[in-house]
Amino acid sequence: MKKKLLGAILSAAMVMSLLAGCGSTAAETAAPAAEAVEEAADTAADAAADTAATVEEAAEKVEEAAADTGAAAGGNIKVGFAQVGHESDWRTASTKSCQDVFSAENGYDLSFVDCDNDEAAQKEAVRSFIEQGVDYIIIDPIIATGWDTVLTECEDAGIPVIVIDRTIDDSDKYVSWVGSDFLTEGKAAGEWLKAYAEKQGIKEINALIIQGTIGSSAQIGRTDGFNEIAKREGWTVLDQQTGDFTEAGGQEVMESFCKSYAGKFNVVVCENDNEAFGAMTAMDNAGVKYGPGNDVILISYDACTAGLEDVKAGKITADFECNPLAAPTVEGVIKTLEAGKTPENQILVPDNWYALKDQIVDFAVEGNAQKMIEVTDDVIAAQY
Ligand code: GYE
Repeated sequence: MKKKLLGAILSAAMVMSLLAGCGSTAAETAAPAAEAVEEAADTAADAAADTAATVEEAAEKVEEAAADTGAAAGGNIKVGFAQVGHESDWRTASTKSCQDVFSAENGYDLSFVDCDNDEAAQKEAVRSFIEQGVDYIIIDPIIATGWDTVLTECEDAGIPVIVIDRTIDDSDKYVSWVGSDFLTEGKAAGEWLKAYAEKQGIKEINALIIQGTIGSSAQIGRTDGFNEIAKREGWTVLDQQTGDFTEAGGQEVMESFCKSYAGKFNVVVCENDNEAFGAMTAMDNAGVKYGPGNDVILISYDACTAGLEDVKAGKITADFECNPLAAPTVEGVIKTLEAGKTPENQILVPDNWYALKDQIVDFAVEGNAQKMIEVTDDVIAAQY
């Protein structure tokens, strides 16, 4: 009995001394938190005078109070993440990366919301984070516009917003954006195609584009980048339609393309790997041959493991990476803010371009020479 009472008082004392060691944000919440612990410790002492059972209860109360105060005092940083959805392999890798980084072990309480590609649900998720009083809000915006109102609400609540992956193009009320340069990805695909077609002696390009979610910055950048080169080179873009970044969407669009443009196209650009998987099924069913050495050049973006496996198998001709592992960089932004410093407003995650040896050609984007990586089993094994 004595031991338990001592334990209760000790844990109260430990929590109070921990609280004393916390930074400035903690100091604001530490006083009421410490009071709660003190009260609980008093209860424990009072209870000790009664029976062994009540001492145990009181000790539990002390522990509960300690747990509550730990979070309130900044022991754990509360982060809300409004994720796009679960539409692709890329997204799965991004979600896993965030959950790994913002884990309880690493000192975070993560509220994760899969918004299932629903713009209204994503705004609601952000508002629920404001209500919860999280310390930071991370948003991967499904589409690039319509953000100013809800970001103003975050600002009014004093909660810093960090944008990950896709950009917000109509508001600057966020601290940092961490992601890839989608326009460069699109231009790289176009410049690679120009160099590769030259090497192969292909004179005419008739392309079909399966776009990502319309209005997302990933779609806008990739479509605009590729089309810029197409226009400059005088290529024909026969059609472009959205497959919503999904395998089912890619298959559906390609099925209709195969009917409408049978025998007329020699390039298919899929704005992510999952759309390419669907497009391949549709082309298989329509008897269209694609990949190196075949009628149709198949270009994809993301370069996730399964995409690179299809490059290795001679199905996807070239794959332009978009790195989904931005969460460690976002954590860096949070640490910078916690230290009272100002993080950079834009942080680029670097990407690589992949093909098999014979499809690797020299090309430049905006005058900058690009390097391509040859896909081997080791490269695939190291990919996410
Ligand atoms: O390319 C696609 C995903 O926003 C860059 O979204 C991301 C894109 C990625 O669904 O696979």
